[in-house]
Amino acid sequence: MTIWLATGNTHKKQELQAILKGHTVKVPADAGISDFDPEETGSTFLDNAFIKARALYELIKEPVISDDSGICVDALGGRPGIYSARYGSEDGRKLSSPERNALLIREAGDSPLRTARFVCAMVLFVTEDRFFAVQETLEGELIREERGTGGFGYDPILYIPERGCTVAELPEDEKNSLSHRAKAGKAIAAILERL
Ligand code: ITT
Repeated sequence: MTIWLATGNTHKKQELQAILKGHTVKVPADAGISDFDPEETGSTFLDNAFIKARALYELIKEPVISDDSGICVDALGGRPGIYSARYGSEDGRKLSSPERNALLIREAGDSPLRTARFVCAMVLFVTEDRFFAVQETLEGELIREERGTGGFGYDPILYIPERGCTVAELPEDEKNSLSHRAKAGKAIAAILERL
């Protein structure tokens, strides 16, 4: 079926299209909506996923999924968490991914606590009174310099001990089988089968 994905992030679209095989993933731009960017005012990943899903559902009135995600670093008390996209942008200028990654490594400093995780909250909005939510993680460690060129965002600085590499060093299909987004997407796919 056609699933509308409430995002302006093309990397999320690509990954979810690979994860939700057999479905066609479309984004607001495919419906001519070029300025889809609802204000993420929630205090959790799930809150923000609901805000994005509901906002697109209001416009499309067809089944919608959303993805709110980010990195949580234990040495920083779980930050940047839901503020991952805006991390380091306090003066209004959005930082590039390499700038954000460098800032995060600097902030974590020499802390011996290196554990960190990617989180993905995903909401499937079928109708105003029928929706599903799931939240998944990918556990890893914050490393001290970027490694790898695949993926996007914080992928070069999250090291996965079981794989012996960062997420950015994983082949695309491997990231899409073990990531926070892959686990959440597969759970949503199972629900879609039963709709
Ligand atoms: P939408 O809100 O339009 O979906 P966004 O990029 O702003 O797009 P979020 O608000 O969920 O998305 O912010 C998540 C940030 O965390 C995002 O900017 C990415 O850089 C980062 N991120 C999310 N998933 C990631 C992944 O799989 N690997 C690395 N970084 C990721």
